[in-house]
Amino acid sequence: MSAATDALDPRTHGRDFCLARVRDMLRIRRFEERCAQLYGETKIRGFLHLYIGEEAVAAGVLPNLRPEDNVVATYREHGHALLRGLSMNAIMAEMYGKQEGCSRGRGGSMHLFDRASHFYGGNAIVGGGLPLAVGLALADQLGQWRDRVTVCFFGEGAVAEGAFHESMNLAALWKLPVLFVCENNLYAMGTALSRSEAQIALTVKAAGYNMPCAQVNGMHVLAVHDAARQALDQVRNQQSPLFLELHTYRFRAHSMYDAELYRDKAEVELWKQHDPIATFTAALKAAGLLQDAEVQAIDRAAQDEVEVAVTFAEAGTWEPVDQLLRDVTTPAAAAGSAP
Ligand SMILES: Cc1ncc(C[n+]2csc(CCOP(=O)(O)OP(=O)(O)O)c2C)c(N)n1
Ligand SMILES: [Mg+2]
Repeated sequence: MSAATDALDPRTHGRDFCLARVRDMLRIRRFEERCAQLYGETKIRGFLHLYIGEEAVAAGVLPNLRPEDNVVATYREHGHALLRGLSMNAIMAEMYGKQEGCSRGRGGSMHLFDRASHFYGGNAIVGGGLPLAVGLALADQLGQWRDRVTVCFFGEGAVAEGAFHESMNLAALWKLPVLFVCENNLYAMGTALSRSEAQIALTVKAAGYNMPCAQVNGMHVLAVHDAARQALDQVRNQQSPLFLELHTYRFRAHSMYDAELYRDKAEVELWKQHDPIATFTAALKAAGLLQDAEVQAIDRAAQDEVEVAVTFAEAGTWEPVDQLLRDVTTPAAAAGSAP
């Protein structure tokens, strides 16, 4: 983490802006803490990957976007969906698998989707979002949507995939307006980058595709915000891609069950000292921009919103069994005969 980004003064961003970022990060944190609880109660089932510790990335990048911009994310995408404007009710109902969910209960945690807000997932396949982002940007280029950009979030584990390299190459070759946001949290499940990659400098990989690149402290919401704003201006104005590497850390297990034998507890504790919410609220208080009572009020509002979402999801409905084959294409149906 560079000293330059840590020196960012919140007063230059204004109190309202800073409070909004605290709110963004707390909404994600409280939502996910409650999801972890609900998972233990088997209300939420299947996979559940928490973003806790990484909130400054989504909270720094997404407020820079326009409503018409496209967003593509990974299976660790609850925070991105929330800050893109999907309602917490629809997200929680999706976590439960209820029809009222944003993907009608058919996607679950890893496949949140909402066309109206140009939120194109949620993708369970490592690296799977990158070609999708390139395709969206290509469609915009062909359709003359000159002002729209596509932001693609992915983990550093994706650089091991061929899809990463093909996507980076085509985006650079065809000058597509894609902001590639690599959430480098040091591990791909239990594998550190240095155990799987001959070249661990991700900037070198971007340079290999003739693509500009910047590295940012992903635990500092203002550093992320400012870097993303500059990057997005460049992508939009020059109609060409850019690679942003954000250094971040997940505080929890990879998914819900993970013995975490691949990292020391001391390392986790060290990173927790850079908790993006605690450090930012402390900086705001030190700058005289925030009182304890205000953080508590923001926090309470976030927790209330979560409880409303839980009630909504609980009251939701299951899709009738006789509807389960709707939208499912069988080989027979594809060949033109009834299944
Ligand atoms: C193509 C593919 N290979 C393997 C997996 C299994 N898998 C799920 S998550 C994961 C690690 C990805 O790590 P990273 O991209 O760094 O994202 P993070 O989980 O750290 O956010 C792997 C290998 C998968 N989902 N897709
Ligand atoms: Mg990772």
